[in-house]
Amino acid sequence: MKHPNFQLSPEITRALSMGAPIVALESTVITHGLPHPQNLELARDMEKQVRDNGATPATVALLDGKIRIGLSDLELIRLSESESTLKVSHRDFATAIVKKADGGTTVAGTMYAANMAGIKVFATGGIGGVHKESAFDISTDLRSLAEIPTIVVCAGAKAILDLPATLEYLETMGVPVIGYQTDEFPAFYSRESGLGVSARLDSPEEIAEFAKAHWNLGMRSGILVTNPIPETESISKSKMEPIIAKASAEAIEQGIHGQKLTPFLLSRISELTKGKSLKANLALLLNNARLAAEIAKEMNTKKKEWAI
Ligand code: PSU
Ligand code: MN
Repeated sequence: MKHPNFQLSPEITRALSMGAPIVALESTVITHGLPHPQNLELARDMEKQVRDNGATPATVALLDGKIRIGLSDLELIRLSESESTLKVSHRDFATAIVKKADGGTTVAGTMYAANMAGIKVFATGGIGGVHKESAFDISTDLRSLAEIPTIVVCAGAKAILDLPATLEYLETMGVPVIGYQTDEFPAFYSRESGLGVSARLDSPEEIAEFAKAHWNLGMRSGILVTNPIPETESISKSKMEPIIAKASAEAIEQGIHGQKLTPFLLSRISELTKGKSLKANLALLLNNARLAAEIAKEMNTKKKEWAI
C-alpha cells in the first residue's frame, strides 16, 4: 500500500505480501484507556498473544503525524509514556497530520487505518456506543462499524453505555452482532447483559464462513464479534451497576462530555473498584487477541473466496 500519510512496518509489509494472517490492535487503550505502566504491559502482551496464536500483530497509532501500522517496542514505550497524545477518531486524523502529533487510534480510527492497509481482523477490549449522559453522544465507532468491512473482536460494550440503544443503532445500520459461544451480548466486565445478539457462532471457522457470506452478498458493514470475558475474571452486573452509576453522576456533575467522557468514566471505574476492573480489563483484552488471531488464520485460508 502506498499513501504519503501511511507508514507500514517492514514486518507488516512482508506479512501482507505473503498473505499471512494479521490482527490489527488499537492504541487509544494505551494512550487514554489504561494507566501507566499497565498500558505498556498490556500493549506488549496483546502483541505476544497474537503471535503465540499464529498471526502477526499490527498495532495502529500516529507518530509525528504519520499513520503507522506495526510498531517497534521503543515506539510502544513512547506511546505508553506520553501524556499529550491525541485521541484519534475519524475527524482527528488530519489534525494529527498537520500538527505532526502522536495519537492513539480509537476503534473507529483503527478500523479505518487497518482497512486501508488491507487488514480485515481487529482485536479490542470494548467498543464505544451511545452514552447515557447525552443522547447525542454516539461514538464514531458505531458509524465505522456500519461503513468499514472489518471483523472487530471485543468483549461487548461497557455498561457505562446505553447498551439497548447501542444495539438498536447497530441493528439499524445493518451490523451483525455475533455472540461467540453465547446467546447474550456481553457487557465487558460482566458476561451477562440481558440483551441478545443477532447470531451465535461457536468456532473461528464459523465466523470466517459468516464473514465470507456477509461480504459476498455485497454487504459493506463491519462484523462485531463479541467474546465474553473469561468466567474467572468477570465481575457481576449487580456489582458493577452502582459503581457505573456513581461515575456517570460525577461526569454529569462536572460537565464532562465529548472525547473526554469515555476516558473519565474508565479511570473513575478503575479507582472505584480499587483496580479490580483493571485486572478484568487486561484478561478480556488478551482473550480477544487470541480469538482474533484464530479468526485471522481461518479468514486467510478463505481469503480468495471473498468479494472484497
Ligand atoms: N471502551 C472501553 N475501553 C476503551 C475505549 C472504549 O471499554 O479504551 C476506547 C476505544 O478506543 C474506543 C473509544 O474506540 O474509547 C471510544 O471513545 P468515544 O466514546 O469517545 O467514541
Ligand atoms: Mn463520544
